[in-house]
Amino acid sequence: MILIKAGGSAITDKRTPFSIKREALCTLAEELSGSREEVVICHGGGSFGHPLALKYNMVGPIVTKDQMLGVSKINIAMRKLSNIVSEHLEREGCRPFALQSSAIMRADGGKITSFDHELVRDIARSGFIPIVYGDVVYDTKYSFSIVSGDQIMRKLAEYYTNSRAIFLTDVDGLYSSDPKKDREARLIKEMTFDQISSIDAGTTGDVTGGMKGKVDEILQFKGHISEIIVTSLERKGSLTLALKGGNPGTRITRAPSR
Ligand code: ATP
Ligand code: IP8
Repeated sequence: MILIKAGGSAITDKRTPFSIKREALCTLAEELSGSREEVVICHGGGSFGHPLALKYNMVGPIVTKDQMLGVSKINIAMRKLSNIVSEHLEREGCRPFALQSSAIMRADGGKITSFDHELVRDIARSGFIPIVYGDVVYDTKYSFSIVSGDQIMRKLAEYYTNSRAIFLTDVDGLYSSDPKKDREARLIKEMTFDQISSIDAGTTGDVTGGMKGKVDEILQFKGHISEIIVTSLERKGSLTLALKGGNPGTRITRAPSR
């Protein structure tokens, strides 16, 4: 199984609420349609989820009427984005089957406690591409909380231990620091899970922690998965190469590659 995170920065323009990157979505669909691999897609919130999560202060317990309004708005917005992703895939003959994350998982204090991962796996085995996404989910402690696509990816990696993971984003891979802010930032082609905490990862202000949140989740993939690729969806052919086992960006492994 190959687990693919279609990052919110890859498929949407985070600077403008509710905007998508149509070309990147077409690339995702085209390159997936050319592969025979069993895959699961997990997409992020991007310009649909994050501006609302910030506006309605989706952090900690959900107690105010305003926060409750935000829960419903995010629930609607994320279903819309998921439909857009599905429609692009369907047009290329990919057989997407979207699952509303909040209908198949629960959380406690922002951490996933139950997840119908068997349903996801069965759908993948039936010749479809299951699509899940970062979402607002029912939370035993907080009433509702935002669960990131990166946390969902980590849970999937725990359940499907022989899988590989590909993180698609809007930069070429993991850099020594944020390449959009630091002109000296260096692309790291190969690294181990143990080296990942040395990266200077920015938070971007998202409630799920931006690249810092992603790096923290990826750290916990160690022991569950042997390889992660981080690459750009904007560079055509990168996903195809990653699906075939190549490294179009950053490769994270357990031991240094020779
Ligand atoms: P979403 O959380 O909406 O799904 P995403 O998964 O695509 O989005 P982001 O949280 O937007 O990921 O993180 C990607 C951004 O992280 C890049 O646009 C980049 O500018 C920034 N970034 C910060 N530090 C680094 C770093 N060390 N290496 C690479 N990118 C970094
Ligand atoms: O974009 C968060 O998931 P992420 C989803 O993977 C929402 O961090 C609803 C903001």
